[in-house]
Amino acid sequence: MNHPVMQGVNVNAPTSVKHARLLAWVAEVAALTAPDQIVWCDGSEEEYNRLCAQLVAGGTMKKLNPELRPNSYLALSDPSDVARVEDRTFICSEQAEDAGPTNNWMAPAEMRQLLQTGDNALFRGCMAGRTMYVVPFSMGPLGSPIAHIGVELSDSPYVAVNMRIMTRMGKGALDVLGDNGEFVPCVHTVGAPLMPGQKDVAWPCNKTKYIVHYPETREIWSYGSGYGGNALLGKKCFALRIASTMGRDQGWLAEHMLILGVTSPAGKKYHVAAAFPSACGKTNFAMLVPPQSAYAGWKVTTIGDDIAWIKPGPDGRLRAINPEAGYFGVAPGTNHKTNPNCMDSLQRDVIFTNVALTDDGDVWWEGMTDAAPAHLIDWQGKDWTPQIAKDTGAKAAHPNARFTVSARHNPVLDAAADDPSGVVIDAFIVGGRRSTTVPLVTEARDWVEGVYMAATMGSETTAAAAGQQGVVRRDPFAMLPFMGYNMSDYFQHWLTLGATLQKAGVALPRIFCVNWFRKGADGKFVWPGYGDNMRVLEWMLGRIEGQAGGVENAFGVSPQYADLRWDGLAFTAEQFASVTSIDKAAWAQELTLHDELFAQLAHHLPAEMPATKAKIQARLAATA
Ligand code: SAT
Ligand code: MN
Repeated sequence: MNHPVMQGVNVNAPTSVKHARLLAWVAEVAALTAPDQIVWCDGSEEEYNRLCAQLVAGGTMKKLNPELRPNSYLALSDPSDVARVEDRTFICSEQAEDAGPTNNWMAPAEMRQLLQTGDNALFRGCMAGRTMYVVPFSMGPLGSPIAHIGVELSDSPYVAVNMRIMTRMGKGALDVLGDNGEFVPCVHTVGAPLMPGQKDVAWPCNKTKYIVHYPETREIWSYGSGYGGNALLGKKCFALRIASTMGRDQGWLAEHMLILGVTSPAGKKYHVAAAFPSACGKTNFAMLVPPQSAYAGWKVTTIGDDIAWIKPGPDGRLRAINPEAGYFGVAPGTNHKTNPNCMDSLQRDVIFTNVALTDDGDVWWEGMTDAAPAHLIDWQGKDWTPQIAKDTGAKAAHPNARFTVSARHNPVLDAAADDPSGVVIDAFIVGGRRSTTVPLVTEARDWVEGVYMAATMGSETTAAAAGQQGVVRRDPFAMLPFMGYNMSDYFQHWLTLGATLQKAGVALPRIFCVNWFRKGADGKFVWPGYGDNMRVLEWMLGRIEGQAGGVENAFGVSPQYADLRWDGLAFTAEQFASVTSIDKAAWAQELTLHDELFAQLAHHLPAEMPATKAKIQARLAATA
């Protein structure tokens, strides 16, 4: 039994759906996009299996060998559709200055003309020949006071199955929505309508791409890409860009942060949220295995690996949830040494995208094993051998190849990962990928200095976004590609939140800045990273307890060699010095880059930013 025709379109909704605004919106989008049919996703396993089978039949996915990788699939994208497209991502606020200088902006009316209302509007008829999936989802545990609901309309079944893994998708979300609940409307199309009789391609997409956000009306419209953050709209588009504006208006934070729990041998548990840019090891850090030699009895557990929603709880302390339900992580480089818990998570029920296929129907990517298999089908569907790689440089897996897997498969999933009230955050960590200059770890002396560290963070670009790689750019709070409003107003939001809580007598989380990526003269990473990051984490917890030593430097407090524990690791005082040293000349240069950022962000830039910089500069000048 389905609803009767609305606005000339039969939206095919289950009769249980009584939400008038939702029904009217689905009808409106269907009238615009003209799909052949509309399917409401219930989130069931049966539906998931059916859609996956359909994707296999259509050539988008290949079923992997069920003995080696049960219930798992490999999707190979169009070679042009492999990463987020930051230059095609728009924040369409009414005022340009509300999007700010770090975002692409277009007036909403102008953008709507282009996408929705104009004679040649891109969304007009864009779903012809395809099915429109109605994908209701909750970002966060169902019914959590920190969670929010979204509904994505997409003509991509690949999106529907990924959304089932990445969010609480289907009937449960509709139940929370009820007859009149708030939801963020998200419209997605691959932008490849099919003419009658036209055969579909394995990965439909369009050269023209628009990833568009209307922050005032909290809408997302995404055109032309089927990939990751461009298409799974609950993730970066909603959980960061739109949610950041909701947080600004409502007094909370939507952050590009992993959340982990760390329990000491004495049974004391802490929670840490850490901001790193895309493809800088958030998933690895969130699933860290402490080195057994030194850290028997310590345990790290995962709450989230990419995004944190953080709201003051009833007692004012900041509580965080992971709005997501799964991991969309970078495959290359992941192995049993770098991230054993992740490898264990990937044993079954996974959707891989753009990794290589082995001859026995399993997957492989660079770094998975020391030796590559003798023959593979690479991510572009071509024959690949180690010799071909040597001769041509061809990668078996795309550097931004991804896995999608449910958090339930993570052997170290935190017991509180589904807790609707979230976890109390004890510390924030911010960190970029910097070969030079930025020390291994520094603690901010206070909230303002921590906000400064986060605001001025730089990082070398990675394959997670289309464009040049390895160039240092400022990436404040690792939010540069994900900010839904003016970056300076966002700094102010952090400062105001901290000041308000402090005034109310609430203990604020400590803020630390880290850099795992400093390189030596040989061009190699000096710090071993991965599990050994536990040594840095332990120092942070020691600081929180007032037990760990540290010395003041120009821009915070850093450990000395003796302040970290070294058992089980050969890491000399000289090596430690090379990852913690503060080079005066390099910092003078670094501060000019902070100036450049502040010049760019001059409109509404909080006075605390240049004031903090002046203090750093004075301290630097005072050091020998
Ligand atoms: O945005 S994606 O989900 O494609 C991945 C990322 O950049 O973190
Ligand atoms: Mn991310």
